[in-house]
Amino acid sequence: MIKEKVYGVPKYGVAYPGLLCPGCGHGIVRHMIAEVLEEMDLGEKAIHVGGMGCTGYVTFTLRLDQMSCTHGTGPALATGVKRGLNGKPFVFTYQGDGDAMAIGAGALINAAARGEKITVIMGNNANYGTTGGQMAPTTLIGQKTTTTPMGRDPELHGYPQRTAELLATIEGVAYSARGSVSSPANYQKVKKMLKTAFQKQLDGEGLSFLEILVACPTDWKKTPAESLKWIDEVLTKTYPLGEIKNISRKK
Ligand SMILES: Cc1ncc(C[n+]2csc(CCOP(=O)(O)OP(=O)(O)O)c2C)c(N)n1
Ligand code: SF4
Repeated sequence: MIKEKVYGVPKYGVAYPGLLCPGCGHGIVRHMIAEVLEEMDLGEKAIHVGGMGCTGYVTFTLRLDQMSCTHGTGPALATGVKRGLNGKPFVFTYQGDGDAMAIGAGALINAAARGEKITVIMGNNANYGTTGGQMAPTTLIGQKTTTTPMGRDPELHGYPQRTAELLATIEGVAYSARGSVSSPANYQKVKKMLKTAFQKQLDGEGLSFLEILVACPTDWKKTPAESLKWIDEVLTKTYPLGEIKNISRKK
């Protein structure tokens, strides 16, 4: 009998089951990052700066040189690693939306303004997953969280932050895009975006940013299948998918 292997642990991944909840989108992004590092032959020179939050579990399941840092400081540490090693390593962060755009907004925006040659990947699940589902800057208007039990009210809680669009306005940013891992087709599209973002860093064009819509079934109080549907039918209305900025500074 001929057996075809259709799924396996990627070369730069580690099988470490049980860390993330069933249906969590962070695990899918982890798989994609490992696949892309292998396909672009970057695994040996890559340094991952891990986020604080459920994205921290991604750090446990990558087989790479990695560092962890305090909440929100990923782009600052990534800057130090990249510059301190004379630009030689390939440096990326994987952060949650709370990590990157609440406590970490200053670190991210200033790394972007400096045009650091790093890649920031942000998993947007529209809440603080780890700590029990509080409102994040990305929480939708009307979305119920533990800190907005009646739904997010712009008068009280402000408006959702569109990070990929914001980053695109910053001159030091060479690439900014948003994808989703809600279906195999979207997985392939965002994988292409990730490769472009990584290539921007290799070409020294500036900071590259990729926002990925990821499911958090536990705190959304939905099944994994309902969560994927909610991403496609609801979350993408506020966070449309696609490339927002893609520039080349090559002469
Ligand atoms: C300085 C500091 N403040 C607060 C916390 C608690 N904390 C840990 S993770 C987190 C939020 C994580 O949310 P997000 O970045 O959106 O990631 P997710 O867990 O949803 O993937 C918070 C507030 C902390 N670890 N350090
Ligand atoms: S709480 Fe949400 S983000 Fe955290 S592991 Fe569970 S599903 Fe993923």
